[in-house]
Amino acid sequence: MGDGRLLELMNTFSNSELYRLVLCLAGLFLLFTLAAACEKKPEVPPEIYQVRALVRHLPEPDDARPEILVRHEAIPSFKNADGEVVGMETMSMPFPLADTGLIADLEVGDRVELTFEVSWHGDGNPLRVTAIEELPEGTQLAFETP
Ligand SMILES: [Cu+2]
Repeated sequence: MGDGRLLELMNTFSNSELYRLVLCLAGLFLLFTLAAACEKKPEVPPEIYQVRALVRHLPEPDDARPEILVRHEAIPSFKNADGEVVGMETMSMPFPLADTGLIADLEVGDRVELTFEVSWHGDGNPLRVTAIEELPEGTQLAFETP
């Protein structure tokens, strides 16, 4: 397209029409850029952790939201909602259970290895225990002084 054609094309629009067209194109461009940015946001899979812990309390069989209360060892790799590794100290805390069948054979005082997921993008508690293994008899946890 020569300069002459381009000038001719521009002359077919009055100044205000051209202005509106440019605004409109700029608006569309912005919209597509935003849409692309939204689509790029990945579906973040849950983080999965394993930690050894002492069972302190078990839920009642009819608990609507069954939780296991444990004292767990430190979790140095624990990430916050922004994905930063912040770690978690040894502490007593409740963990929601994915399934009450997980605690069928447990008693208070048992030493276990919990597998739990953390998903920061849903509603409610982001944590969920998905597996529990009993540790061998006589296992000492890091916070238990001999
Ligand atoms: Cu904790």
